[in-house]
Amino acid sequence: PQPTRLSDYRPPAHLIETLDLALDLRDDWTTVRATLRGRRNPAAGQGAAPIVLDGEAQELVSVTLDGERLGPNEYALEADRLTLPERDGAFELVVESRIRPQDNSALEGLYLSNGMYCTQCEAEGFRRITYFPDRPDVMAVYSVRLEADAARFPVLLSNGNPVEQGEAGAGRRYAVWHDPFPKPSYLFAAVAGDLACVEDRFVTRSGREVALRIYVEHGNEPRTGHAMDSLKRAMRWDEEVFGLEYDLDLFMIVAVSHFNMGAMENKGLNVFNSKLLLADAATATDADLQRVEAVVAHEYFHNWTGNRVTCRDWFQLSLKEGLTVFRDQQFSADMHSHGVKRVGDVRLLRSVQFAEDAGPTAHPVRPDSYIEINNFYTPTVYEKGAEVVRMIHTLLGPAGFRRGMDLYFERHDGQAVTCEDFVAAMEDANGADLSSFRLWYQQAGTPTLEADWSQDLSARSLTLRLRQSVPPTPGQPLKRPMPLPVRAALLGKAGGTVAPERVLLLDGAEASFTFEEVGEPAVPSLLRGFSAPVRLEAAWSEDDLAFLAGADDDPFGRWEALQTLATRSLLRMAEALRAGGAATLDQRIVSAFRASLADARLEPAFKAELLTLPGETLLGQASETWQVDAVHEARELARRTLGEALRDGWRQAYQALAGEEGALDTEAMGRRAFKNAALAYWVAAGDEAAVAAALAQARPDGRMTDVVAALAALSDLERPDAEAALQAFHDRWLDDPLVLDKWFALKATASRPDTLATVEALRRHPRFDRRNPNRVRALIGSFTTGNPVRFHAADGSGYAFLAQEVLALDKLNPQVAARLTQPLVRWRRFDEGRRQRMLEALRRIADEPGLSRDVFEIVSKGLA
Ligand code: B3K
Ligand code: ZN
Repeated sequence: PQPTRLSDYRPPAHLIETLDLALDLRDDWTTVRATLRGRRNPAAGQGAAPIVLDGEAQELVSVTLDGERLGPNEYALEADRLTLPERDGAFELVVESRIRPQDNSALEGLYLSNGMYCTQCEAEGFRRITYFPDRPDVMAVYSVRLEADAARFPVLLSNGNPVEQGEAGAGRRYAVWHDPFPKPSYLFAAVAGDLACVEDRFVTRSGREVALRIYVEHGNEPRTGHAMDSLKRAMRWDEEVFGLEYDLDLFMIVAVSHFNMGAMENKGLNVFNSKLLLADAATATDADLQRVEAVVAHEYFHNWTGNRVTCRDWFQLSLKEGLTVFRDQQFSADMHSHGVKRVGDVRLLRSVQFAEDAGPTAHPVRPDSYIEINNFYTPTVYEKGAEVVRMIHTLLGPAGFRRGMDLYFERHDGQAVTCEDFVAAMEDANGADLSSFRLWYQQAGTPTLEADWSQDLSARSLTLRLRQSVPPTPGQPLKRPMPLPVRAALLGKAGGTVAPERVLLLDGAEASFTFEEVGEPAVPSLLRGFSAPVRLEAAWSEDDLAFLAGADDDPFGRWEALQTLATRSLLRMAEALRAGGAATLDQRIVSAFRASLADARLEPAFKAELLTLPGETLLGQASETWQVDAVHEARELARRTLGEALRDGWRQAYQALAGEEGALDTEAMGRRAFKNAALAYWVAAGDEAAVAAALAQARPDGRMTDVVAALAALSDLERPDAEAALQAFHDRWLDDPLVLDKWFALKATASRPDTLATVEALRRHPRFDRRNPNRVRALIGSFTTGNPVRFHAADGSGYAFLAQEVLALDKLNPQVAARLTQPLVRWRRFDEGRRQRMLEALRRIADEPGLSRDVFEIVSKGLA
């Protein structure tokens, strides 16, 4: 397969103004009749040019151009395109084709999910439904007619507004929809099924009434309330913060059980993975509820950042994704807690995006080339893209950022544009110069920022020196320094702030900054709020870190100090264990934990974050070679040490909160997070009373957050009562797919030695189904990404297992198979033995005949 390159971008030869699409859904075939009205694109050149349409996985029935039916020698049909005669001016084209959604296990284009028809078109799924210029810079006004069996598919939906519906004879029904907003094909959606509808309303600030409808399988209606409330909060927030109102009279969301990712922002008709929509206290954890809220908001926010202003080409993906992630992060922070949200976002960024940026699939926020675009819906495009937008926000301030957004919409509403257009709007609205800032879109790799300082008490000054370097990444051996906004403040060792927060801009390889009027010994608090996505290596002593862990007034900084201290200690412990010696946890960490545990001023949710040790994956990344077993042992030992040293504190914290009636507000969620963190440490201390408390909390009809937390604390214990608790959970929720996925994930992430055997056996569980991505992610994905010590078993058994699964899945669903492959490409992080075994697994996949482009691209990068 050949890569597509950004430098090869050309405007489309023809534009399509309207598309009338008729889908006749029948059991044997679905017939698609598309009427395209278009014209030559003046921006693409002079004179006539052939009309070229994308199309795959369908059977062409007929082509009629300007009223003439074309014979087979008047067009050229290839596996992925249809080339028609030349046209200079306007034309009308009717293409009829047929497809088989019932055979579509790739879940791209039109497919069946639990008996309902649904679509997923982003990025290039529309070409699996009909022949069309399937690229985001071709925007058309759509009219859609759906027809299907009336009894089995009473609900027929598409984008925009309903126009008419009725009987189509022979027990069939039809519905016609019209979307007045020109849109790219990737935002098309259609749904047909027997669905329940939950309805609500929202009045926009200009007084327009919008009907809100959530469609779900019958029986799931009670689980839609949280999503509906989240939607209304998101609509209000976007009006208040960005002045953006919803633009149609109807907003619909449909939940489907088979979905390749989280959700999709189709115009007026979002389609959601049911996992990210259906949520109530009995079946979803607090983390699930917050995720649902964030994703509902994210997809809603796309209506402006993505749909009204869309991407010119797929290299610009972060234009909509990075910006929309930033918007949903701000929304969630406003709804809950800024500090806790930032910590969670940074944790995610580091564990997945930094890892990607340091490996063979590293790519810039705006990639230069791809083989399969679906492989580029990555943490780099999303999360690092959001960090890039956040840095602009930091540099321009909230008001300046808002001015930039206003200008962006003023200039580009209704257009398909580039990341450059976004940055230019930010610059022009503020008279700012962001020329060097553009490097953030072009250069891959996580910069390292070094910081040291010297204080001159007699001169009452402190000088901070900052230096950066950007590591080489595939295809980019040499890098230029990038502008780094560094939020910094000075804290007095005796307490209080000595120099208030400033944003220092490091706009070259190195620079010094002097703080004046610093009359007392101070410690710098640096990169507050994680103001740039870098690896910070600051000259803090461990005493400085212990000080910051107790005193930094920046919540992120406080959390970060304790994480850094813990990382250093845990890596020392791992090294000692590897060398066959004894290891002990630094006393400073025990003291910092004791102080945080007792600190009544801290919000409980933040306390839960503070008291969580860095995960094994992060620890592995923090060292040259990830010593899998030693890191696992060290972290377990540290948890035990903390459990025992603060045993009474954990018990009291747990017992004080255990009886609380659970509400769904932020504070109650925070108290549960703290309570369950305490429970985990108390269990780690090995107390029989703690195990008894966990067993009681694990009873399957409790609140899901508590049940899952208790089961997670128990799942590693090889004892019959713990195993029985998991089994009881399984039996209680066997018929509830979303909850059963939690059980699969709990089984797959247990660190007990027999987990791989368990996972292998669970593939034969009657409810394991490779055609359902949620199930595959719950069992296989949780094991490979959430259980490092078992997946990275030294004998390579985990790798061989994954290779087998990737190959089996690739035949059904290449997109999900490619994602699953990812952990194997990071082989350079490991010791020689593991490297060889990971490479063997990659080669085994690469050798398979008929590999999808998706998996091919990932393994070939992994082997390069
Ligand atoms: N835009 C979709 C993702 C589409 C993924 C295509 N493989 C969801 C989102 O980011 O909002
Ligand atoms: Zn998105």
